[in-house]
Amino acid sequence: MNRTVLKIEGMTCDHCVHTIEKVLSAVPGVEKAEVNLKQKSAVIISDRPIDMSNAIFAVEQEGYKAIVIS
Ligand code: 9UX
Repeated sequence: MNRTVLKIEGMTCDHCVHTIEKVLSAVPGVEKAEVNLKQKSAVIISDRPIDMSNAIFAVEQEGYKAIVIS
């Protein structure tokens, strides 16, 4: 199992959280995406390595910023 943590900038509400979880879940290979508003984080679970540029692009298209933390 692969676990990647992103820092997300720009979220202000639970609807933002839901939007980002939805678009991250749609990235090829992603099993699960858990977004935390207070921590400004997204944890991506996958069973194979993911091209994180796809994940970052998906988040940016919704108007937020994403940086890979680990
Ligand atoms: Mo509503 Mo969260 O416009 O940014 S989705 S506050």
